[in-house]
Amino acid sequence: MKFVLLLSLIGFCWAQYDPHTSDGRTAIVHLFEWRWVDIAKECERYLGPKGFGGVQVSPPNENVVVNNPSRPWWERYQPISYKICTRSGNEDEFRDMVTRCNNVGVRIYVDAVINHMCGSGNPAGTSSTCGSYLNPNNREFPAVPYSAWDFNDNKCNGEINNYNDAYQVRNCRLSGLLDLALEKDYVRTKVADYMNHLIDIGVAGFRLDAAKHMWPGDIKAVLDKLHNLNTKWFSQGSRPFIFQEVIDLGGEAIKGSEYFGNGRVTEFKFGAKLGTVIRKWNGEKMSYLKNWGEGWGMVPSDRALVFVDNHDNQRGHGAGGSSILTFWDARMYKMAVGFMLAHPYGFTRVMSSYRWNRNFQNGKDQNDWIGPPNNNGVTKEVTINPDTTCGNDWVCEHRWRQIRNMVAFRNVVNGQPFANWWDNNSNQVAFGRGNRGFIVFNNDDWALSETLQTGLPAGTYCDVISGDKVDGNCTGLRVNVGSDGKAHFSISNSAEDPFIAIHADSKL
Ligand code: AAO
Repeated sequence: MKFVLLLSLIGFCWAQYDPHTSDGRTAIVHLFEWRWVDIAKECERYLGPKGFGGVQVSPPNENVVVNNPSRPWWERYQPISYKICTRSGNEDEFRDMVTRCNNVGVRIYVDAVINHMCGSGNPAGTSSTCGSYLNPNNREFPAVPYSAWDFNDNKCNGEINNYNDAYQVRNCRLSGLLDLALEKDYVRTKVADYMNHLIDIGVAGFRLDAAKHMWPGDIKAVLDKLHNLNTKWFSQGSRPFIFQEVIDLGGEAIKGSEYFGNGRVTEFKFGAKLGTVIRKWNGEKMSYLKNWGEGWGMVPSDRALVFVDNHDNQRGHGAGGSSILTFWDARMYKMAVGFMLAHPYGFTRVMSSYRWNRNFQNGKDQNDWIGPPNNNGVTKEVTINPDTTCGNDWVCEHRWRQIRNMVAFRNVVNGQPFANWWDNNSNQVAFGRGNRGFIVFNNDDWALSETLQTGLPAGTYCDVISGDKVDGNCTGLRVNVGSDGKAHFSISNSAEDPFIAIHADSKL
């Protein structure tokens, strides 16, 4: 009896940190700005079969329609109502996506914008994705409904301009966005109703947008109102997975740790620092990655949601700065994502982007606002080319062989300890995960040629970076592991991808 009680207590306490992925799947992908119909297909044709655990989707609720500039991606961070009705699709399409993805073992995580409604400067009218009326000047959003006393104007009706003042950060406006009074039970209930609607449809959890701008206690009060996950796909009593967008690079009033009670937090140091190391800026070297994770001042692994880049910092918004690696720097980006997926730290999210015309002036991209590929504002389909890449300007980093195969690597080594670290005191490093996987990087300006202890059983393994294991053969490099667990690795510094990865399932 005592034991059962203890178990259920642990279950209860840990639940919101658990992504509830199926079959030990270990990584999710952010399909930024994709339509629900395309995500449903992608779950069935690709993500399910390739072992992806879930998808972070763009905000599904009604948002303001911004025409100047023309339909920027960021209009979706300006809610008008909680109707499921956006450029990504309507509620029927959303339900169909959630059902079809769950049925192939792929979870859906919703980007929940609950800190605010739209910007105060938007004109009154019906310029919204479902035609709901808005009057920002009067704080009227009748489709919720919210009115003037549901906002924080009595506490602060100006901008956040000092991030060293926690009161400002949480009560004033982020970029002019009307700040909801989340201390009011009415507002908490409206927000929880929206999230419960999604939970009942079958989503597995939420990214809480701008969590730093909400008091941790207010978030907790909302979370306490949430239903358990839908028992059609999740075990009885499962709590929604929560990861909070808290940007904490140090040196500000608000710390990520203040939010641990609610769920995980986004660890922005991860991408900022990993980018600096792979770029070899500030004297950083890959050999310093030996104690990556908590040793680098990051939050505890079981509280971290990690990523190399996100939809903000891949285009200069948010935080992280110019060290952030993205698909635009493909060679270094693949190494960074490979390192992230091989390393045991944190719960991992892969970014999947669209291409836009960058236009740098004085170091700033003037086109950082451009929305998804579209015809007159209608988001384009994600088409699939014969070589399995995507068309219509969808980048689909998650389909790049090196990234897709490292997602599989992470699943194969799940639960295995970080092991057999080797480095050359510079930018050649290697490490394994127990006896299930091993990875070697050469980010130096000279060749790597080393015999290393892999920890793996003897045999011939296919390198999953240069190719795949297909029908009992390797389409890329082969690695021979001897009975002593050692293998010889050669990686030219001019290799297309200067890293090699092998794992239990890539053995011939
Ligand atoms: C748009 C227009 C605005 C207009 C507004 C209202 O661009 O001109 O006023 O509409 O009409 C997104 C876009 C915004 C857009 C907004 C609404 O990024 O441009 O505004 O939609 O359409 C802060 C927040 C963080 C936020 C991030 C962008 O803390 O929560 O800004 N991210 C989320 C979403 C994001 C979205 C929103 C929130 C709003 O992911 O897509 O905005 O829903 C410091 C602070 C950070 C702060 C940054 C940027 O960071 O620490 O907390 O992020 O500043 O303000 C170094 C420092 C680092 C610092 C950084 C930048 O790296 O170490 O700490 O420099 O100074």
